[in-house]
Amino acid sequence: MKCRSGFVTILGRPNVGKSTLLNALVGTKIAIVTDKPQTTRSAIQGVLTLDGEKNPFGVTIPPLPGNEENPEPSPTVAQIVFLDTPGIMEPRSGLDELMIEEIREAMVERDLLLFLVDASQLFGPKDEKALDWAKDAGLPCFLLPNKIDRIAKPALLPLIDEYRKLYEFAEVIPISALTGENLPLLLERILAYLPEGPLYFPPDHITEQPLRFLVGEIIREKIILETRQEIPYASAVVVERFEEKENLTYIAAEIFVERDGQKGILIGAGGQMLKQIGTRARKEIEELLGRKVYLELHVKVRERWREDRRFLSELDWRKMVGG
Ligand SMILES: Nc1nc2c(ncn2[C@@H]2O[C@H](COP(=O)(O)OP(=O)(O)OP(=O)(O)O)[C@@H](O)[C@H]2O)c(=O)[nH]1
Ligand SMILES: [Mg+2]
Repeated sequence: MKCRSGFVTILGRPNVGKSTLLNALVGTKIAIVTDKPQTTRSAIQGVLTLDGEKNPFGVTIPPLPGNEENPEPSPTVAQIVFLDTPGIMEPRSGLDELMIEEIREAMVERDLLLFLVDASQLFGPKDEKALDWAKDAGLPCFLLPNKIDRIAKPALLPLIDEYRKLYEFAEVIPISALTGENLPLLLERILAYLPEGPLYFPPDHITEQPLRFLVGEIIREKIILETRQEIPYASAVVVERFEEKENLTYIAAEIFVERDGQKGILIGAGGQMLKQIGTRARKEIEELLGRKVYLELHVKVRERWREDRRFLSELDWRKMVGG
């Protein structure tokens, strides 16, 4: 059975919709999404397998190149291993540097890059910097103007002409990761760039990130959504316990902040803020696990954790695999 498969990295400045796109393509929420920049801190893997039974976008897998006497039939199976990356920015902390390293690693041995910009905003210096990364990689690169649900249709063509001047993009495909507009076309074009290859993962595999990590991310998402100013950036979540009980899953997590004042804000008057974060996170974790959850959150101060390499390595999901 012939198969097209390969590795595709999603790049762009913060907040352009990279994680939203990953979730939409894979059909499951595996990456957290917020309206604040620098939400994603590590490379997030998401796998989409298309076969006779599963093809949510109803796309045709393009035939593999054959010779004239022996034309290859269309493969019936395809697998795309996507990597969502942190938004490209100037590093200001040890954590930022680690995020940059994550992006760098996510560019190695890839078949294709998806470079996202926000079509509803002007192409700015931050996009420029992100584009430099895409250029340096020397890989085929699609430009995806995202958030087209926010702009008037007649504005699109002149915009695409402008984007085309920036670089020799293999394709320019305007999309809305939020509404799903043009995603079937995008998928079909991605598949055309993937070589013949094996299934790298079983067909039902969605991500390598362990549940523990996903749970920590959901809690972090609620912190980012509920808090303001520096709190989203000064918070880290470590899931300490994850125990399957008879009727529920017991989860205990620590939220680390850098200063006492931040701890006070996160807990809130009468514990209201932490309670709100906990309730929102618990509801989503219950949906994810499909069972009742008891969620316990504690806030701890750990000064300058963003500069502490040892602590930062504890946040790495690769170290949690099997845990
Ligand atoms: N209107 C609209 N909003 C979108 C679209 N895609 C993403 N968004 C919104 O844009 C914001 C940022 O989305 P994310 O997916 O977190 O962006 P990101 O590029 O992963 O951001 P970082 O992880 O911070 O680099 C969220 O509020 C999304 O709901 C889109 O197609 N249309
Ligand atoms: Mg993201």
